[in-house]
Amino acid sequence: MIVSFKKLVFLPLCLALVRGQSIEEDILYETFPENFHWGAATSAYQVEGAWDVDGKGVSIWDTYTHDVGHGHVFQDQNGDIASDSYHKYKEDVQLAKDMGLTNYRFSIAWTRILPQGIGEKNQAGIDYYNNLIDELLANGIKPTVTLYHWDLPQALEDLGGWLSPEIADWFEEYARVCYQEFGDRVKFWITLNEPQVSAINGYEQGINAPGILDPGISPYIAGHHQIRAHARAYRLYYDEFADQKGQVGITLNIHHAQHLTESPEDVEAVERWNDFFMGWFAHPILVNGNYPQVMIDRIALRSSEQGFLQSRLPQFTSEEMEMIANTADFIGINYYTTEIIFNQIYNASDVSYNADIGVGTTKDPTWYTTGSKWFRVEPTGIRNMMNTIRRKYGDYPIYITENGMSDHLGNLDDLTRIYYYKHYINQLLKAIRWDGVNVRGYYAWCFLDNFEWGAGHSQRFGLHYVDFNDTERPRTPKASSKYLTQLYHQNGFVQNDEDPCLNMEI
Ligand code: PNW
Repeated sequence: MIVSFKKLVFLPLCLALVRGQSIEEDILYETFPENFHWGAATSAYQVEGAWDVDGKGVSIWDTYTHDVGHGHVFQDQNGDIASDSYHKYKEDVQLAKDMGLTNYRFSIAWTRILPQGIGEKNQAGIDYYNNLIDELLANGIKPTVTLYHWDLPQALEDLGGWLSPEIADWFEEYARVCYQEFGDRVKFWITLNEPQVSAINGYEQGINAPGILDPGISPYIAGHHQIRAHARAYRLYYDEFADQKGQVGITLNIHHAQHLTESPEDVEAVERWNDFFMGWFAHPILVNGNYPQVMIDRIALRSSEQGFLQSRLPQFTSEEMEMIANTADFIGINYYTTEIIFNQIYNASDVSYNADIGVGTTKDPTWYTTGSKWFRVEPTGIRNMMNTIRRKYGDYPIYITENGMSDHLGNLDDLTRIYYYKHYINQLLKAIRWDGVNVRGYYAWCFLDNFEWGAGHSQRFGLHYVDFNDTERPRTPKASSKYLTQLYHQNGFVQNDEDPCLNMEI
């Protein structure tokens, strides 16, 4: 990366100028629309544990975490037991009920249902999810189900995993089993969680399973086949399961981008960053079955300059484009933070995703930190981002399928987390009430302290504390869970004696 002298001088100056944007705004005291989803989210590998119990097959995260001594995960920790939700799901549902959740988001471990990824089904795994779904419904909570939250069957990884075109067939087969077994009760399906992170962390940087470090090449292939797989699962639902009358969408991750300066280069850099980050998946799926033009053009140009015989970005056939376009009933968004973006010139020989985008990113040092290096607290971004999504993709129903913050210790008096939720959710309310953005639901991440991927247990996102030193994995509600209980119950912000932040017992 080339950092110019100008950037070195101007960066701190401009950062000083954008300071102050994160100062909290006045709270809007108003409620959310009716029938809003008020939820909390988890994912299978992060909370279930029971990694080899009752016929479950091995996933790429089992393999990756058991490959110790390479620094894959903080202190070589793993999700073998995690929060033990496999055994404690009834207690979890009780806690969810105590919070008044309308919806609970969880993911299905592909390897519990189909231990080898395709072929023979595992009834014990199917029973587990039937029990969880029935327990939720018996307690008045609707299941919101993610088919894939990063735990690919190892047997399929051995056949090429997300780099193999055949994975669209494998994923369709898995989706069919899930619709068949659970679709009578599950009406809200998310095909993939954050394909951008799967591709970049798993294949560009090698910091998530399967740990492949192949910048600028494999991530685009993994992304390509995730898009094809998503579309196949969506089409399958409407071809064979439409009578179940549910909805199928996808969850994308995106950070709001502020331009560092008002220069046309930086303003354009923000647009490019959005197109490479969210547009990579949103444009094919929501617009026209193909990648954003800026991705197609830039990757093709850089590839040819680098001596590749064809673009590093794979191409869809025209049949595939037709199959992929318009394959989401809603957009799920996992939202955490804001980035400050500036135009950045990389060496022509740099084969990488960041060089293809051609931007640099930074954060305002005045934004409060969290337990995770990659994000800081900046509440106005969520409102801005909702507006960006509408501007780029129209009036799609949006669900915030994750939002939350981490700390290291898991204090029960987690006042910083309350601050985060209060201001982010209020900005979301402004996006709905003031800007008219079509947001239909909100899921806090995470329902429980859990296994935070490469950070292991060193970063806690939970609304409920989990003691990982106790084999029983006891749960204790944190103050933030009580705060959200009240906010969810009020369906928003009410300026009276019950204002959650004024009158809360901790
Ligand atoms: C999401 N980033 O991951 C995942 O969906 C969750 O499983 C995870 O626990 C949660 O966010 C908190 O990390 C992300 O670097 C991981 O931008 C990294 C990034 C974004 C999302």
